Amino acid sequence: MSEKVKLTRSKGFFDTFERRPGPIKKNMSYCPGCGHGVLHKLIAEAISDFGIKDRTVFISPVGCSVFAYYYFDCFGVQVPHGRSASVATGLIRANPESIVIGYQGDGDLAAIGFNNFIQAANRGENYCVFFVNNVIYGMTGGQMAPTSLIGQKTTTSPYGRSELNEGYPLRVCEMVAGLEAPVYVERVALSTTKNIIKARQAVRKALQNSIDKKGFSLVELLSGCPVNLKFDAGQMNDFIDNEMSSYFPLGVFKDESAKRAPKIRPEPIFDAEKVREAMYAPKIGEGVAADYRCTSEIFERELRIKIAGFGGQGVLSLGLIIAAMGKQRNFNVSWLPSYGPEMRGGTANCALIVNRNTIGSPIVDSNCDLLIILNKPSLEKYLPELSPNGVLLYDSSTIENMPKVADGQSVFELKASDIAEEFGNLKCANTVILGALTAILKEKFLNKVDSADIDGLVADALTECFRGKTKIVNLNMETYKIGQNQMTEQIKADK
Ligand SMILES: Cc1ncc(C[n+]2csc(CCOP(=O)(O)OP(=O)(O)O)c2C)c(N)n1
Ligand code: SF4
Ligand SMILES: [Mg+2]
Repeated sequence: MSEKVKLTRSKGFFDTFERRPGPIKKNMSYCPGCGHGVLHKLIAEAISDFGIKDRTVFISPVGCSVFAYYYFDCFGVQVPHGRSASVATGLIRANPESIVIGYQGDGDLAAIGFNNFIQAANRGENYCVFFVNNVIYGMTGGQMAPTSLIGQKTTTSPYGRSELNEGYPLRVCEMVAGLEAPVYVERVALSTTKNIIKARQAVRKALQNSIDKKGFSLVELLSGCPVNLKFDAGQMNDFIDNEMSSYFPLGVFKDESAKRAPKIRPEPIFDAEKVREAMYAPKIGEGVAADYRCTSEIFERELRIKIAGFGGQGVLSLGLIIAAMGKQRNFNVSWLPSYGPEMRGGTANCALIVNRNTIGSPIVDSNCDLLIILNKPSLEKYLPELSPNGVLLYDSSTIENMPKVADGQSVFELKASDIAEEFGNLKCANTVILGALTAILKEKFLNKVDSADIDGLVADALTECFRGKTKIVNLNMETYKIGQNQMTEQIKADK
């Protein structure tokens, strides 16, 4: 069958490029001899011939083709550098009937966006990618790309790319063809007419796969950037057909289009009940009625809590237990953890808000009502955040000297780590502190009804947080009780 490249403007383009600012509305912005213009034409022609204009979304990248949405008469999204594959995934998952086109340069796809791209390929997302490999960063003036050839001089490899310094050029098609999910992977060239006709077929095949929902297709197009590679038209084609094609061989690397069944993903269903079931522990006991309200005065307003210490001290889980307590008594709660890259040994803190009304922001960085501190560096860092009437509770096993606080603020301390160690499990220091906290609440802040409720509430919260693991719940209940008793004695002795 003979193929012809049409010489007229394709109907896949707008008649005039009204989105393009300035007086030029008929021409594209590409340099003469640039591969982008040729490929645009092949894609536009296919979109028009397949009659898919009204359901095609063209994703413009960052690179010389950033303004592709000026030209294509279909839907368009311009994405941040390298993020094409994530946006394509969102688009196609949200609307599986759409035809999504990812269009990416070698910098966009093989450098900044490579992880996004390869993960989408590996998931077999139902869209096609046209990868313009011109072995250079065209838009920014000719820096080395991951595909730049060995010996190639660029503005960032002025002595020529060396495999010892910069490694070998990435062969993207070969990598993608090694994955299970992609259905079709081919490399073509935008050089001679013969090659462009082959490229045209590849573009159509990839789009047909998208129409048939066959999964992920990749067409890599060796392309010219005569401006940055400093070639005239003839030299550019020679370079593509000889230098580029010998490192990046043309051909089909994978084609399972004929044998693949359409890839239909189940529709995403959001069922709040099912999510709750999967994410949260089963409800403990009967709980309280939906209109139950704790009646102590402190609950009249928002309570802002911060817990801080080293990673591994149970800082975050103590926060979760307190959050679970709030949840079980019909408060709105937020729990915002923050920790260093290494969980164990690094610093960790969490901000908690307990509020009967809507929580505006989960951040606690000032006016903290309750500060629970488990190590010295955290004390120095967070004490300034305590509100004028705030309560500080700290682990005096790790902090030797009683910190100075302002009039109106109160301080409580307990050797929580020593108590937990003596008990035989240092990990329980956080529930010793929880016991101390409930003692302070009972003695200083809660009315009789809320006080009487608290031990049962802690048991329920522990059961929720430890997913009903009875042994761990019981162990923590024991240390909780020890902490509570010791703090109650201390408070009574101070009276
Ligand atoms: C986050 C971010 N980093 C860097 C840039 C600068 N930048 C713009 S285009 C580009 C490279 C484009 O090269 P390529 O993807 O090969 O496209 P070409 O212009 O060659 O078609 C870079 C690094 C940017 N715009 N955004
Ligand atoms: S700089 Fe290169 S890639 Fe960019 S438009 Fe010009 S020829 Fe094309
Ligand atoms: Mg490029």
